Amino acid sequence: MLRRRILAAMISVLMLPLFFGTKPYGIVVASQSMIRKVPQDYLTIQAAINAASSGDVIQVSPRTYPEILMINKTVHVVGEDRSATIIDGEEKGTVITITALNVEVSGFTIKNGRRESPYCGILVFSIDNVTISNNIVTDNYFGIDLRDCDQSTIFDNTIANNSYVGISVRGNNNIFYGNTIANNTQGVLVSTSTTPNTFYHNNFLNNTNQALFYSSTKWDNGVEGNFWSDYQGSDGNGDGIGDTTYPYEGGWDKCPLMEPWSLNKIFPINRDGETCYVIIRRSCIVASFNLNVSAKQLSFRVTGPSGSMFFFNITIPKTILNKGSSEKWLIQLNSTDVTANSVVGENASAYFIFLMRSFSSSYEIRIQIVKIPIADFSVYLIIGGVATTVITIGVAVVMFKRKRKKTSSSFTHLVADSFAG
Ligand SMILES: [Ca+2]
Repeated sequence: MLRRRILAAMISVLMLPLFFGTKPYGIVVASQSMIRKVPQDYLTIQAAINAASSGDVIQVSPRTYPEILMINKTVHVVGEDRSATIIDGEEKGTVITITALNVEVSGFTIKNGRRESPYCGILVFSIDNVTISNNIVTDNYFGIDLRDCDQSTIFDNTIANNSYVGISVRGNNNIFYGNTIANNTQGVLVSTSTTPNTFYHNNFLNNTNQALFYSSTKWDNGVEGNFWSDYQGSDGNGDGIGDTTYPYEGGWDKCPLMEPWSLNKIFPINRDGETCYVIIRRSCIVASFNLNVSAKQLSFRVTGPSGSMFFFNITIPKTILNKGSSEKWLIQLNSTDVTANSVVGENASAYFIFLMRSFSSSYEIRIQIVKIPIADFSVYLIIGGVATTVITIGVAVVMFKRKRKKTSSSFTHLVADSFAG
């Protein structure tokens, strides 16, 4: 038991920064790689790329950079704050062109490419294994264009207000997830591919045409599809997945999401006139959230592809649920007690509960605060009682010995004095 607790504590120490932190886009730098800072070391991002060796990280501080970038070597180009680290193409051409393997671009606003074909916010040209994440790509003609590009990963970007296409794809086996594709004329355009490209957990919001594809395309990860702002379906069983396909019966997205996807799912709770928030950081669909304050329990459903790993990390304010000294957590997954497999932490204002599991089906998660059973509690009382008795006897013995020493010492003085007298 003690061993398990120590293990849980160690896991929690290791996991907390990973899952409670707010910086999911950490870059692992090989020991021989250099970090080149813009504008501290180089005035422009392109100057840093020109000076870089393969594997280097170009770290860019927030400000607006009026640049047209050519990334022709394997580098990680990372902006510190995607809203404030802006690459402005000033309508002179394609803002970022990538022509090297394994390039990563993340953390920027990329805007104002030239507003005509074939210019783009980001063009990946005839190269594979590129990663584009956590950017805002806006006010271009094409937002992101993968042109003859395979096996690349495009995630957590916002691609909005591009005058023609949000995401254009010509290539195979690329994966798109967690992106918000909004207010473009054409949300997604897939032209040719021999192996399907995959889209899931994306939000398609108010594009004039949401998606158009001329070759086989996967619109889910097996269980979870995408959120479409014009989806009309309902969710009878409360698993967060619509009961009918999008955009019509027999349509392409077989598992459309009922709510927009985001990594953090936030549930506002009214408590005595004040709003507090239960936040669930998750890797899968969370639906049917239910809170019962008087019963000290909350529950929700998680859904994901069979065999895949999922995690959730829930933050519960103590103003909503508060655990007393004679109470404990009970965490259940489809009625199976998984408390010992969970990591529970707390600070002054909230509890944090983390669980990672493999999916075999849709699960109901139930988190409760329950009384420690009398049997367990009486053991604590007995142990507590024995400990108190031992301490009391110990203190009494020490006091008795001291008193005896003092008395004997006084007697010695008395005898000595009488002899002296
Ligand atoms: Ca459903």
